Amino acid sequence: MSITRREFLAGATALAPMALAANPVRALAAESEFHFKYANNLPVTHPMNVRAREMAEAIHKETQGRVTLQIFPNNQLGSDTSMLSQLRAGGIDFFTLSGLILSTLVPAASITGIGFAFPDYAAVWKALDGDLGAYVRGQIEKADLVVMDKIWDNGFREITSSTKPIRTASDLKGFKIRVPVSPLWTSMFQAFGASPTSINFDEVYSALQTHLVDGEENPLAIISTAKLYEVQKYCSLTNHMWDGFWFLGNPQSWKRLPPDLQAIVARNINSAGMKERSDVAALNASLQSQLSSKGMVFNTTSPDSFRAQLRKAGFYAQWKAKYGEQAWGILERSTGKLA
Ligand code: X2X
Repeated sequence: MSITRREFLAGATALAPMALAANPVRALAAESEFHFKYANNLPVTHPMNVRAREMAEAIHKETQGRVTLQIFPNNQLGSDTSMLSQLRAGGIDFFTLSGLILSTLVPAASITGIGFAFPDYAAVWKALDGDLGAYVRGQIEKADLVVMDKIWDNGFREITSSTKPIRTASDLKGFKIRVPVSPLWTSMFQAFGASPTSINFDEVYSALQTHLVDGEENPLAIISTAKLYEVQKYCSLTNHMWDGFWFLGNPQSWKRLPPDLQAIVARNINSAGMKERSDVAALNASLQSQLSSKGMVFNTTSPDSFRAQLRKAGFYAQWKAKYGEQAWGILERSTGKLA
């Protein structure tokens, strides 16, 4: 079969619009005045990325195509530690990061992850949409990062293991557990008597698979979407801390946007965050049966032995001294007395 050059070119031209349609974001990005990169560490199926895709479409539409937000999920652009550096350098324009990991740059940002501080979601959102959130955002801005008003949910965290269920604090003695890269996380699991190793999320699955560590801790929505159930057997419902993602921006990128476009972008990010919160809460409440059917063995726990161990090890007193009276006072106004 032979085709002439003219036939070949005609075919290529006919195909071009289809190629564009197959990748609308890329096609539209080329025409946009403002093209931003938003990166995160979670799988595409997690509500964070589902809501982010909707949000990017809404922003593109409401700005009449002037703003494109291109999403890089699942650590495509590197680990959290690396993405935080890229955000500060301007290689990434937006990034969602746990306040606890952000504390490597903004020490006060880990205060929301103190063990057993919040009894439930109602207490979390009251604090994070209230004084405590405002305090942490103030500290983030002082470190020269832009931060959106509404923190996105990661959830209450549970401990998984390939070796044994965790029923009380004493089961954590010597337990080889992965923790995210954050002094608070390491300190908390040391206080439990465990043996924590700091590993970024992009390496967690393989660290569990190769038994570099025996366990990790994450909310059910992540255990499910990141398929950690494939390499973990037990899930102990400890709810030992709450974690959320601040939606951060590079200040130079943000300042490039005129105020009317900033308002559209911020409103859409915050409202996507509110929807993500409900999605994650619903998933965390309903995933147990699905994960059980995949072979995970669940147990419930009482917070008493864990809390007592943290107190005994001086965990609360130590972190109160680090954050200072003012910050600790704001935390305790929403949680009740901790130390
Ligand atoms: O690294 C983790 O475990 C994760 C995905 O929960 C965070 O981003 C803190």
